[in-house]
Amino acid sequence: MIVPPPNLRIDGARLWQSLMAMAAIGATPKGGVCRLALSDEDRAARDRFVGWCRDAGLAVRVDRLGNIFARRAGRDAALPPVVIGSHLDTQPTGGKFDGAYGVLAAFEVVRTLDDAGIATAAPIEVVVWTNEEGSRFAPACVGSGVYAGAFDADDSLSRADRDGKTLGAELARIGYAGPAPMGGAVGAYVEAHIEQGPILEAEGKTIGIVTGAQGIRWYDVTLEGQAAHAGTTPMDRRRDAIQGAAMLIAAVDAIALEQAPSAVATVGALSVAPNSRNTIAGSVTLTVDLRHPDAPVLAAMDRAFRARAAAIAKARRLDARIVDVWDFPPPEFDRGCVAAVRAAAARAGFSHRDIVSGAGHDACYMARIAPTAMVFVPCADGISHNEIEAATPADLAAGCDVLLGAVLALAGEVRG
Ligand code: HGY
Ligand code: MN
Ligand code: MN
Repeated sequence: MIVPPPNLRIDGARLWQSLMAMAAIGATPKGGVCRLALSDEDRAARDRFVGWCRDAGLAVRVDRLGNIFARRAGRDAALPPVVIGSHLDTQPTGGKFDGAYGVLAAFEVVRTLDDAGIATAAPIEVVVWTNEEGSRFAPACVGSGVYAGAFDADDSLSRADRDGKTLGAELARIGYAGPAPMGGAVGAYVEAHIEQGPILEAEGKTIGIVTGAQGIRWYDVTLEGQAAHAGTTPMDRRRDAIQGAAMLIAAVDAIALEQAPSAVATVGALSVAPNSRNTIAGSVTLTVDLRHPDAPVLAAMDRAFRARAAAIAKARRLDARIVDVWDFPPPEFDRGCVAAVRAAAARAGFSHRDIVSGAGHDACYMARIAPTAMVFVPCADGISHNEIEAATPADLAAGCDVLLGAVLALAGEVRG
């Protein structure tokens, strides 16, 4: 493992400027960003990134899932690339840094190497993964998941949003259904990301050395009762889907609290039919997101959820239909790759601590096919997936410096 020059630093002002320029695409009035996967805003962000990469002399290719790879040649083209990057799609009320930071920190690493005239043995590729958020098209991490062999490409391209538009059709519409072959050898994968939680900030640590992530289960639940008149239907004759949903929402919360402190559970979206104030709800569809770092505990939460949904449906004379949307086992990152990140943080003199990611990331799928690690930096109050998401230029630059150090160690710097 080659130790890079100690005084090499990225250009923090240039990184911040690129983040603000990217955040202008899909900017919301409250200071956040809305760039749903494969929307016009996502296309504009992709176009801006590709333009910057081409101006920097990188070779850009796009695969059939719309994943973008911008390649910086290494001395030995036969070596598998060190891949760095993240995603540009956001939540509907997302922030400036979730995803975009990982992409633009990776791009800043490449620009710093160019400025310093440093060659690496292995090529470096900056990647933008398609549909990491899973907000418009479920599940999440589709581009990296297909790349890593976790999802089937055709099935993923057929996934539809709430309006029935498919991922494949939207990729074609925005011009990012690329010809490049899917997959390919990767020497190592490192992703920089904001923590999206409160730990680093609370402990005053600048860098999180991510050793893995928690497991995730996503479900769509539909409760079918009977629409009826709000005024004429006696309480004991009702099959009220909203009452069942209310009980299930409370049960999902209880399942997480029973597995405190690590478990989390969320009902994030709810749709009611016919959604009229004086008609008893005939049908409710809701999303459920269960998470835990330990697979056996997550499996127990899954069982508890299914049992309570069945009991509630019986008690309220409803039909319950559970669709499994995503089953994401907790990944552990490669110790050697994690050690490269930890050594880079120590060399740069940043305070740091090991951390398990509460969020899912593209790195979690890349860990299946290549040595993988992540670099976390704090975000204000641990808030993310919210327009007020914030991070300091100093922390963002520090994370980018650590990414630079890890990349040089993993890609093998070539002196002279
Ligand atoms: O849901 C997640 O953890 C990620 O933000 N897609
Ligand atoms: Mn993200
Ligand atoms: Mn996110």
